[in-house]
Parts: sequence; structure tokens; C-alpha cells
Amino acid sequence: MATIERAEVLVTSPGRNFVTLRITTSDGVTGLGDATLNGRELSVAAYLREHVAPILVGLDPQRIEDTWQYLYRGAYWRRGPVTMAAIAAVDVALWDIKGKVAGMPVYQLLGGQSRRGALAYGHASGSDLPSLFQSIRNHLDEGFKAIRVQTGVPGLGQVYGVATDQKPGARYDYEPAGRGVAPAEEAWDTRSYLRHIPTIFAAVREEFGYDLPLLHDGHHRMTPNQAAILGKSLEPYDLFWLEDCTPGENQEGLRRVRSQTTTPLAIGEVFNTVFDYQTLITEQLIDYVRSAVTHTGGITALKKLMDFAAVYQIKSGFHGPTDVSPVGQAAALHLDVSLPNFGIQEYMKHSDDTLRVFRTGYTFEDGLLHPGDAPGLGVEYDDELGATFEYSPAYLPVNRLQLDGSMHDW
Ligand code: EZ4
Ligand code: CO
Repeated sequence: MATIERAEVLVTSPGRNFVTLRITTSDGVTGLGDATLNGRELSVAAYLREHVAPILVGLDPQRIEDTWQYLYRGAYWRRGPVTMAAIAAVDVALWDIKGKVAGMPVYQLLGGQSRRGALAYGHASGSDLPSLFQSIRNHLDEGFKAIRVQTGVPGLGQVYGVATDQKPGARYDYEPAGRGVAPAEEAWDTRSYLRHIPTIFAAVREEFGYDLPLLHDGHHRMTPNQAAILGKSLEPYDLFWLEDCTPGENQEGLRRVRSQTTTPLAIGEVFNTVFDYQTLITEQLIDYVRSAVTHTGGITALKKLMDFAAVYQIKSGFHGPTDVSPVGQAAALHLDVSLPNFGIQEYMKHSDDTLRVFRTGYTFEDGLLHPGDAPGLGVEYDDELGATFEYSPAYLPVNRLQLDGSMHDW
């Protein structure tokens, strides 16, 4: 029987920081797992290096479920983003190994394809309407068949998720990441936002019609009542979903939103386990699960979460920003094509440097992503090149109220 011989933590920063776990078996088979936690990267690297890698040595790499339980139950301290990202990295690396040993892509081990590919949505944004329209057109030209719409708000400066220019080739995301020892600060005003956003969706529907699925991310910036107001005001524009309309820690808060609006709701990119969703799912307070494989304990845990969600007709809409590494994105795609209750997949293309360090086999054609047919996950890591991109701290911005500087959710 092959055993786990080595587990190495690889840190690289090609445009943004990524933490990757590589497990090697005594037969020389390797598996990759993503352990990237945006803005807190080295905490997961230390968790893996100091507390996980040593205890993996000698275990049977085929026992994915048992290893998951060993790391989750065995740690005594449950849940939390650092723990669950570390467990996810081990889990995904073991699925990669199992696929390579079986000679099959991971999606075959998950039951095989349920669809031709995973419908992807891209991120359009603009500080004003002309730049937003340009951004939407650019995404349509790239083949996207569903689009997230974010805009600036009059009276506010830079708003997270909104690109500052639309020059050809410009990126619409936060890559490269904002480097520095402390986060940048942005100003926020919820009332201005609530007045402005419906006018944007009216204009986008007027320009692009009603066929195109449109999404919007509220980044946790509203109270449940404000979220209800926004959901109602967006109903005429037929959104695919409204994401993170209010923080989900208090799951009961979504009852207020749900009872007031039929706009579909998506939540969960900052959640770590099925327990964060328990009320949201059993009371059918959301329509889409936003988890990333990387932040929810891996393929094993997210597959179970989605099976639970399926009982309540809730679908997937996995998180796929550029701070999820190509390994994490590939893991999501294997689940996406196999799950019966797939909804949509977020997709922001990684930088060229990132895709040189992580060589991926997944494809984007005609609006659909496919993980490819290489055994395992289909991603290879270039150590030599990875080592040339050194880690430096990078943070998401923080949000303060324009009125008085109070820290605000986002
Ligand atoms: O803020 O990935 O829906 N996507 C998002 C992302 C998240 C970042 C957090 O690391 O909300 O832009
Ligand atoms: Co989001």
C-alpha cells in the first residue's frame, strides 16, 4: 500500500498571493490542494506546515473521508476559515491523487458529467454608465453568457469591485492585489447606493434587453430591511441573483428579506461549513450556495453540503474570484459538471503570470467552463517559476461610512 510520504506548502505571488499544498505518495504520485485565504494567507500556511503536514506522513492517501474526519474531529477546535481552508487543501490534494491513480478526471469519481459544462458569469463594472456598458460588451465579446454588474455610486469615491478604467486589456478585478502593510479604506453610504443601483439595472436592461442573465453583489453592506428594499426595487429587472445582500452570520435575518422580495438570493462566500447554512437551507431562505471548495473543507464537504441543499431545491453558485487559485477553481469545476443541482460558476480569468505558475487544463467555450479530461484535477505547479514570485502582504480594502467614519460591513 502506498502511503503519504510528504506534504509541502508552496507560497507564491504571481500578481496575488497563493498558498498550495502538495502531497506526494510513496509511489511518487502528487496531488495539489488550494489553501489560499485572501489577506490571511500565511496563517493557513503555518497551520498546514506546523500542525497538519507532520501528521499526514504515513497515512493511506486513498482514505479521503477518514482523513477529513481525522483533521476535523481530531483537531478538537472546529470550523473557522483557517482550519477549513487547511482541511480543504488536504482533501483536494487527495482527490487529485485518487484521480491520477484511477487514471480519471475527478468529476468521473464524483459520478460523471451531468452537463456539457458549467455556465460561468463574468464581472462587468464601471464607475459610470458608458464605462459599465463598455465592460459588459467586452465580456459578451469574450463569450460570457451571464454577467455580474457593479458600478460606482455618485458622491462616493472608489467602490470595491468596480474597475477604474476600461482600456482595452484592462482587468476588472482586484488583480494585481492591493499590496501594503495595511488595507486601503473606502467610503460608503447605503442610502445613496440603494437609490442608485435600480437606475443602473434599468439602464442596462434598456441597452442589452432581458435575455442576458444579470447578477449583483451587495458585499454584505445592507441590514436585512435595507436588503428587502433593494430586492424589491430590483424585481422589475429580473436578476439571476442578488448576492450577500446582508451578512449571514445571523441566518434568521434572511427571513425578513425573503418574506419581502422574490429576487433570488445567493449567500455563503465567507462561510466555512454546512452549519453556517443550516437555517438558510432548511427554511429555504436562499436560492444559491456561494461557497468555494477552498474555504469550505474541500470537495468532500461541499459535495455533502450541496446534496443537503438539493433536498430544498437550492443550487450551487460557487465563489470563483482570482483569490481562489487555479487549483481551487479546477476543484470547483469538477463538482460543477457533476452536481445535479448546479446553478452557475463565478469565473474571473487569472493573470498570465498566475497561469504560468499553475498550468491548467480547464477550458472556457461558448460561455461554459469544463475541467478537462486529464487524470486528477488537471493542474500542474511550476516550482521554479513559483519561487520567483515572492509573498508580500496584500489586503482587501475596508469600508467606512462617509458620514462619520464608522467601520461598516462590506
Ligand atoms: O470579495 O474574493 O463575489 N465575489 C466577491 C469577491 C470577494 C473576494 C474576497 O477574497 O465578493 O470579490
Ligand atoms: Co461576493
